[in-house]
Amino acid sequence: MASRSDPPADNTTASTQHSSAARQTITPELRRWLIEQAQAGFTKTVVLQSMRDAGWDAQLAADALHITLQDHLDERAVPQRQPAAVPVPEPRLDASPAQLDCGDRTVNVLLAMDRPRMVVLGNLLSPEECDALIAAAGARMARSLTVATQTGGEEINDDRTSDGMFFQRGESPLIQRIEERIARLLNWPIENGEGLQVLHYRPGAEYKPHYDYFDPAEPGTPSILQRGGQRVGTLVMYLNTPEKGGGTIFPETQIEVAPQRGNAVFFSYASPDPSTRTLHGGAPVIAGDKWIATKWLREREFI
Ligand code: PD2
Ligand code: ZN
Repeated sequence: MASRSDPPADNTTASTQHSSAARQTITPELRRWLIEQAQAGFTKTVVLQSMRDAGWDAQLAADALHITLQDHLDERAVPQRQPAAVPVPEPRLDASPAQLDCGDRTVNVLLAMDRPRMVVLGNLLSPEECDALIAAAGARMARSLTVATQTGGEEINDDRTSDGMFFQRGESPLIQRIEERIARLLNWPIENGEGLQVLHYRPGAEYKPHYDYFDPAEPGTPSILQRGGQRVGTLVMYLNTPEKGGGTIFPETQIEVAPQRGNAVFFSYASPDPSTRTLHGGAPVIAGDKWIATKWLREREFI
């Protein structure tokens, strides 16, 4: 342990001796002495006693010690690194086209913005395709599960009061055709897509705001990422037009996408981080039902 030395004197006047003045009392000399004492292992009680012995006001000494050590810790703190950005799915919008050729269908561009990276699309699915997806999902619907980020498994989630099911990728000619269209629309390999999910919300049902990427801080995330890496994009397709409510909301930007049969909203997130502003939810359905199909896109092949 370092040998004790005396603290620099308190050179403030009595009238300035209150906590808001403490910062002014921290001369470079005092700061150096306080850090030396802490590094040498002297307790706060011992250091404060030395300061009082040297004529320091007790409160001022305590404040000066607290501020100095906190500042020292802050300076040494390792800045929190943002996860690295990766390539993401993206429609070809550089020349601001009003429409996009998706092979077997021409899709309308209704709105595009940067943060969140979000594009609203019209005419992605035909009315017949919407009805066929709802019919094919029919008997397979069950209370929606979400990925359990603690364990990597699946669980019922009270934030999501809808029924749902997953199609296998390419499981029927209809699913195959829609997946090929999405791959062309978003310039993203079909193999990187999860199976299409259909959700059904009844009146009152909602999906509270959340991020679609897997939180890197959750213990179950590494096991989830083994299948294709992170999610990097979401395409929500509206299979019907609810009477009232049921918009897709982005609370940070106060955007609400109105659900219209055949239309879709796409958003991407190049890093699994709130700075993407992709917090989003499904607003409560007020009247009628709401049916959607969601395609989540991964970094790599999703097996
Ligand atoms: O139903 C929606 O609008 C909605 C909202 C938030 C869907 C999803 N998330 C999703 O499927 O991830
Ligand atoms: Zn979502």
